[in-house]
Amino acid sequence: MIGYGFMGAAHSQGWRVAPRFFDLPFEPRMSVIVGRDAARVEAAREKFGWESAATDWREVVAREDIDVIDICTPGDSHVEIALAALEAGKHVLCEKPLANTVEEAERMTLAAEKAAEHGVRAMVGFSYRRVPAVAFARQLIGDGRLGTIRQVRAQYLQDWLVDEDGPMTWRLDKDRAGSGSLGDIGAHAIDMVQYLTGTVLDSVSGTMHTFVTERPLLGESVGLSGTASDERGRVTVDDAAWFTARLSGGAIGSFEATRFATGRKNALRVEISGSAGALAFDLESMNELQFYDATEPAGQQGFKRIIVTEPEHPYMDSWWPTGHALGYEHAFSHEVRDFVLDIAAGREPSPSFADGLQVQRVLAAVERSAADGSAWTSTVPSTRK
Ligand code: SOE
Repeated sequence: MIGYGFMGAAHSQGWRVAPRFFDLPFEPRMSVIVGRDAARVEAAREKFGWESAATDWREVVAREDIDVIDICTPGDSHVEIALAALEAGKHVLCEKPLANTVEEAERMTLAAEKAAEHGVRAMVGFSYRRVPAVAFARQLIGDGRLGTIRQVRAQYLQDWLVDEDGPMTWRLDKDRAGSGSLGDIGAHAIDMVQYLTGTVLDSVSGTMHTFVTERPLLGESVGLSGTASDERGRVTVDDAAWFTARLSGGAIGSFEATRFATGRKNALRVEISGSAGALAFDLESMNELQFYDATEPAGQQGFKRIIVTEPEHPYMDSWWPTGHALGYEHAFSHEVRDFVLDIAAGREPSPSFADGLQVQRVLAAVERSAADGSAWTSTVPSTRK
């Protein structure tokens, strides 16, 4: 595994726990964790339970005894690591978004398709597909329980940037992250809607905004050694993004991704409106799914709250008895389970790099639309301009 930040911790949990709860055709070995800072990556090795630590990812990718490379680094290094790993015949799990540009994502997808001819598999880590309530929603839609999908509305609301004195981080630097809330959390909303509806966003009209354009450069947060400085760095990404979309199945969608939704901590919300019913999910209540069946007798219809912890629900028969809820980290064990099963079965993982490329294309289209700005129409009467 390359990287040992938030995703490194979450993926380590996935690799550590999945073999304990799921019957896997082979047992993944947590061989080596990679990071540039020797002391820090050694500390992470001990804390997360890896056999060894290294500081040079190229050396690890070249090792004969390594079969899988798990990329948990910021987006600016995904393409270089993934291409090298696929070239070396390693299976690749790459965190989202797939890359920082469409061009990079195209190169990664081409390399993954070539590697697949030799049985090498690649998956992109949109882990929220593997929250049981989301996977169950996909089943209900696939079974036609919503009829024709007409509208989708998706939001990913966080508020960790509301304090304008919060420090610069790599997520606020376009060169490192590719974009701000749009690619970091908007990508999840896009992938979830495409996964749930089985359709893709064909065209978008969007806008992006940065509320706080400069932030304190704190040593830790930007990889500098030492303590706080009174210098400030420029925020080069969006703090929030909004867009409408037309989907390939004929539906229309509205999307929002923001880190300034005061009070919303990790609210990925999706509502799908169909001719025969509707579904609503909120990651802040991740064990529940709201389902409205419009075919029920008149006067008896209403959104019902399904607690998605039954053994019939996706993944749940391997965890606890009914009513015992899962958490954020369980989706990473499900991701490891499915990736290992795909590798063993010689199957293309889902989401594939091609799915990741499709999300990248939507992100780039929103950025082009926002840059163009032509969607804005003034409401000010011309006489008052
Ligand atoms: C942003 O704060 C973030 O960590 C995203 O990068 C993750 O993809 C999301 O799952 C949680 O929020």
